[in-house]
Amino acid sequence: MSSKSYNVAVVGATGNVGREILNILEERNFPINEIFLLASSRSAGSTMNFAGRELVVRDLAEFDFSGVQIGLFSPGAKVSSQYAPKAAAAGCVVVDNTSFFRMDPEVPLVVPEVNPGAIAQYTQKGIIANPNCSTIQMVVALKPLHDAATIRRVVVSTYQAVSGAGKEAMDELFEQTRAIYATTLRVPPKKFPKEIAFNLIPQIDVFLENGYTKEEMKMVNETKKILDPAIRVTATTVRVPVFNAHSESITIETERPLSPAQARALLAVAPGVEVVDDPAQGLYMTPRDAAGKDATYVSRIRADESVENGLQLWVVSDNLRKGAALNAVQIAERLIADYL
Ligand code: NAP
Ligand code: 3JN
Repeated sequence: MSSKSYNVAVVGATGNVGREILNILEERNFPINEIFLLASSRSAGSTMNFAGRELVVRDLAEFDFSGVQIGLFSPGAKVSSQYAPKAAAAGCVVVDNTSFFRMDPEVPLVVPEVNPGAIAQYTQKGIIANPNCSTIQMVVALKPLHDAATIRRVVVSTYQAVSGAGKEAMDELFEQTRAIYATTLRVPPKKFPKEIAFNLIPQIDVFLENGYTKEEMKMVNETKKILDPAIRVTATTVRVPVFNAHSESITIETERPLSPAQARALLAVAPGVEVVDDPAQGLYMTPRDAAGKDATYVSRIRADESVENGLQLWVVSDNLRKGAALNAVQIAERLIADYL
C-alpha cells in the first residue's frame, strides 16, 4: 500500500453499513488524513466516535466533496443516485454500496477476491459499485470452483439476517420478540412485510413481473456481471429472525467433474474463504459463529447426488462486513494501492 494518506467521506455514516465502515477503516488502519461523516439533516450535528476522536456528523446536502479523494457511500439508492455523481464530478472516487449503479455498464461491480481488475474501469464515471451482500459471499465461494470446473448453473436459497434491512429492522425483530415474550401486545410489522419474530419471510425487496423479488434478481444479474455472463442462476431469498450474518444453501452444476475433496482443497486456499467442514465433529458454520468475522465460510461440501457434476455448499458470512463495509474498504485499499 502507498505511504500517502487520503481525505475520506463516509456517507450514511450513522447507518448499519456506515458504522461498520468506520469500524473497519479503524481496524485496518486505512491511511486517513481527514475523515468526514455525512448523513441526512436528521442526524447532522450529532457526534460519533472514530479512532478515539469525537466527530460531528454533517449534512450531506451541504457538503462540498472537492478535496475529498475517496467517498464510501451507503445512504440508500435514491440518495446515492443524486450525490455520487456530484462527488465524482468534484474529483472524489465513490465506492457505492447501493444498487443504483451496479448494473451500469460504465460502472465496475467489484469483489476484490473475484474481479479486482475491473476496478480500472472506475475512471469512466468515478464510481465503483459494491455488490449486494448475498451476491458477494456467493461469488467469493464460487470463484475457485468456477475457475477449476466451469459452473453452468447455480440454485441458491438465502437465509438473510435482519441487519441487512437497516438499523430500524433490527429494532423491529427485537421489539417483536420482546413483546411476544414479555407482554400480551403484538408489535405490527413496519420494515418487513410480515412479522419477523419467530417467523421467516420469503420476500426481500419488491416482487417483479417474473415472480422473483428484486433481491433475487440482484443475485442473478450481479453474479453474471462479476463472475461470468454465461452462468445460469436461480435464487430464492428469505428473511430469517437472525440479527447478523447471512447463510446460503448453494447447489452448483459444473461442466467438468469436481469431487467434494477437490472442492474442499480449492476452497481451503481461496482468498477470503475459510472451510469449516467436519460434520462428524459437529464442525459447520452458523450465523452466530460468523458474525463479527471477515471470512466467507464454507461448510457441508458434498456431492449433489441428484445430478451429474453437482455440488452442494453451505456458505455463511457477516453481511455487514464482507457483505458490505469490508468489501467496500477492500476496494478502496486496492484503489489506493494501484490507482490513486
Ligand atoms: P440504515 O441503517 O437505515 O442507515 C441509513 C443511512 O443513510 C443513515 O446513515 C442515514 O442517515 C443515511 N441517509 C438516509 N437518507 C439520507 C439522506 N437523504 N441524505 C444523507 N444520508 C441519508 O441503512 P443501512 O443498513 O446502513 O443501509 C443503507 C444503504 O446501504 C441501503 O439502502 C443499501 O442501499 C445499502 N446497503 C447495501 C448492502 C449490500 O448488500 N452491499 C447491505 C445493506 C445496505 P440518518 O441517520 O441521518 O437517517
Ligand atoms: O436485505 C438485505 O439483507 C440486503 C439489503 C440490501 C439493500 C437494502 C435496501 C436497499 C439494498 C442493496 O444493497 O441492494 C438496497 C439498494 O441499494 O437497493
